[in-house]
Amino acid sequence: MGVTIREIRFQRIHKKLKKPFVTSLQAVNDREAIIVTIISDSGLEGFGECVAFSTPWYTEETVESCAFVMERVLKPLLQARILSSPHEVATVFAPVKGNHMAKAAIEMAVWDLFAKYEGVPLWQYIGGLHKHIPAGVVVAASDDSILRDIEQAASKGYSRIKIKITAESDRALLKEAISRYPDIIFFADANGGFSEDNFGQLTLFNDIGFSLIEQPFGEQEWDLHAQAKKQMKTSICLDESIKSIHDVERMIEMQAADIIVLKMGRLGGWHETLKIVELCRRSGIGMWVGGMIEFGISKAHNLALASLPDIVLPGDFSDSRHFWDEDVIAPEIMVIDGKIELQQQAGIGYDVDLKKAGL
Ligand code: OSB
Ligand code: MG
Repeated sequence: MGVTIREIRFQRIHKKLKKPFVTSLQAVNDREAIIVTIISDSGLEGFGECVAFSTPWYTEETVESCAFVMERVLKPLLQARILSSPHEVATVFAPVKGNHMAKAAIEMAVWDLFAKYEGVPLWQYIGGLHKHIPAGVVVAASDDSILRDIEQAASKGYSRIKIKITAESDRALLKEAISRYPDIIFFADANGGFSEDNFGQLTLFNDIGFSLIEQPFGEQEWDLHAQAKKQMKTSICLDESIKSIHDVERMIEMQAADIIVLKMGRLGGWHETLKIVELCRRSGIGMWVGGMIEFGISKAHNLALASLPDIVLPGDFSDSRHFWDEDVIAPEIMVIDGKIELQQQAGIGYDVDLKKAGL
């Protein structure tokens, strides 16, 4: 008994963002992605999405490196296999080093396929309970437009707003903006923009009103993160530093942070992510699901992940029209009363239409 992998298909799509996403690391104007379709012997279709960027500014992988690894290295390992559980994909891919985003994209499609095989929504298949996921948006703006962007996000009902910060951010302006919205949760994301030299600047973000600061230092700066956690009352959260369960173990051992951002692409897929969720649950580490400026397929997987009972902090969940004029899924993801309702259909719960991406 099991699911036979009959066909594995990759399609590259490309869309312009409605508005550039500007961070200290990179301005993203266009988004390329690789959509994975896996078809079983019984004709079921599972979908995944590769979240690597066109250039290696967030992680080492790129769309091009993933296209090669997925087609030439991973596909031959999985083709024609009979799987009795989606967990087996991680074992099949284990001989291949790194390349987490390439692996995750294919793994996602297999998990969708298994949920469809069982006839249940993916969020139920993994043991999720939350049926409404709080919507959170990211404001990546310069000081001049930040107030307008926050006001706009608040008017759309987002219950959490994440603001990209640097050592140069206008703290008085941020504090004033945050104080205007007592019902909204504010996160800060530094994308590793601080260093030992401006450690003092970071501590000045303590009383701005942020409930956490994401990745203040570089991904290998474990000592600096541990120091920040000790000295600051605002929680420290790691994003880029966490690439596997070993990094989470190290983080806990060194007391380098209180919270982590789960991103299945960076972690290598569902199997590793679910192991990490279990470790964090046991260790009292907070978790939330992070975004990658992605299309609806990856978002649908992320929504399923966020339905797990131990994930209580609001993630990067904006609606389909936030980045795109039109998403590649139907129905599109919508924010109603600050929340996104999970679908009841089997698998990811959304139909995929790549014609909407010009294919
Ligand atoms: O650091 O969280 C990040 C987007 C791309 C790469 C890295 C990050 C982000 C975001 C999330 O901030 C944006 C989103 O998809 O909502
Ligand atoms: Mg981040």
